[in-house]
Amino acid sequence: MDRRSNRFHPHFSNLNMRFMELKDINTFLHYYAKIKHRTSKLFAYIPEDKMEWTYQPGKFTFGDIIRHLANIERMMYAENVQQKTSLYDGCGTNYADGYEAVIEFYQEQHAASMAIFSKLTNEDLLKKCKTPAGFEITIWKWMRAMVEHEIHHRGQLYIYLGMLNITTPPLYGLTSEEVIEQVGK
Ligand code: NI
Repeated sequence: MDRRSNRFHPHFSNLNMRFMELKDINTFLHYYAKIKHRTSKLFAYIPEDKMEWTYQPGKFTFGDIIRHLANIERMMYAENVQQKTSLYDGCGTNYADGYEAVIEFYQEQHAASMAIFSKLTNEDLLKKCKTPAGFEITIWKWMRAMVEHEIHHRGQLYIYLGMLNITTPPLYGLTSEEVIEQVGK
């Protein structure tokens, strides 16, 4: 292999790394709103009487996961990016109880968080904030971590639904089986 071509290898190229940078707050918020929407689309698949179901006592229920995402977004990330300390103190039914209340809570905390994020300037993204663990992190990197956190728990929702034998929607229109069927067509 030509040595210069390493520059374009996905694992070595600085160019590729820069694509993952978050430089423009409006572009990010547009993307982030879609991420949140794809999580909330799953809520409709949770049976109404299973909101506080879990696979093992002591583990997060559906409701815990949804309230956790809502509170971590608003009480931790949205506080931290304002250079304030986290106010996150849990995700119990004291925050929202009942199928509709839990879903509403997720939407309300998201709207309140977006109002805070929208006030950030592109310059703010380059400032540092402190995580609850006490580490200094650049604000845009902390916001990127917020996306990963959301997707991590969305994955859990998919598994919970699967454990209840509920057919979940494909993420982008086709199931993996349908993608395979497209080969050679
Ligand atoms: Ni979490």
